[in-house]
Amino acid sequence: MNKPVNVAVTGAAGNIAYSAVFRIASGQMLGKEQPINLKLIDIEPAMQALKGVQYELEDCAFPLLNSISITSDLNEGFGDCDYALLIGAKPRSKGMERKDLLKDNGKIFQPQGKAINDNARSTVKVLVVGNPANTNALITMHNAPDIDTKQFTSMMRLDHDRSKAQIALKYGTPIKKVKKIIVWGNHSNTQVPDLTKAEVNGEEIKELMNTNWYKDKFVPRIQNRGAEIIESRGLSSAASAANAAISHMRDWTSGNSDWLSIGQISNNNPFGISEDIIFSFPSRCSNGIFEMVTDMEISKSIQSLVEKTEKELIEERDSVLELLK
Ligand code: NAX
Repeated sequence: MNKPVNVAVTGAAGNIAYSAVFRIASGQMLGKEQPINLKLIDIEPAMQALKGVQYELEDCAFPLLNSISITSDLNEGFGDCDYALLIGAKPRSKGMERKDLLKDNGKIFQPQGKAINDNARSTVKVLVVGNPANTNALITMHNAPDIDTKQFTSMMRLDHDRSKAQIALKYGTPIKKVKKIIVWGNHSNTQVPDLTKAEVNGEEIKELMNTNWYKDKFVPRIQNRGAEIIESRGLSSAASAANAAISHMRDWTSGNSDWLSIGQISNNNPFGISEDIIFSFPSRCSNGIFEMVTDMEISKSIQSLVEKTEKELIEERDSVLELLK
């Protein structure tokens, strides 16, 4: 058995966390040899509900769950943390503009970045799930200047896995036969799912990108899948989002032989994307780190879509400049 690691989860009384924390505690994120101290963070009014989550975690008697703490104090919650899943955010209320949501949520991620900087381990791996996830990750990163920028990521894994699943369904093939899916850009409806390098059963499928199916069905379906789920379920994605968060952290830590889509700092990218935004690039994970896939180019057929998602991220960043230090 390894020494316990500290896993902090914000928004821990919310829906996604309710699907995630039990799986983290059972070893599905960090493996069956890794004991865990769970540090559950939410705002003060949610403490009563969070206590209920704590009781249920206790009642599961997970052998790997070394301790559970609940708090609304960020310095305490992020103390010595090795992994931080920033899920908590404010949902968009009726009549609220995207830029207002950005400002309100940005104010959540500024103090969280500072608390991570001052209290987490220097090796902490940070995943931002709360929307708008990419720009929230940028705010967190800017407010944690002592921590390597490569340790801040935003969650694009749900978009990636949604794309993979739709291709597997189209070909009637098992998921594991679908490889090298890419989703570029922002976790929003400007994201660009790309099949330029994708393979099914070891064969390239890039010719699909010239079809109406790709333009009129696949891309809009992936871009709007969150809305499709709300429409059908009456609630936003929770279990699939939790699954994506766990897969993201698991693969970052333990590796994955396939390509993955990871929201990461755009600095020094070879694709001509502007610097200082958190942008999703194709990536490989091994030995506890991820690296951008650089031996490829953005296909001309999607260049204008990629520019659109880039522009959106630049505008998001520029609307919260006061939160970036
Ligand atoms: P819920 O509204 O169920 O839960 C949010 C929780 O966050 C609540 O318990 C709330 O008290 C807490 N919270 C609010 N402010 C906080 C703060 N300052 N510190 C700590 N906790 C705080 O939302 P849920 O369905 O769990 O979704 C959480 C976030 O994930 C939302 O922003 C949502 O838009 C986003 N999503 C991101 C996805 C992605 O792929 N990146 C996909 C799924 C999801 O839409």
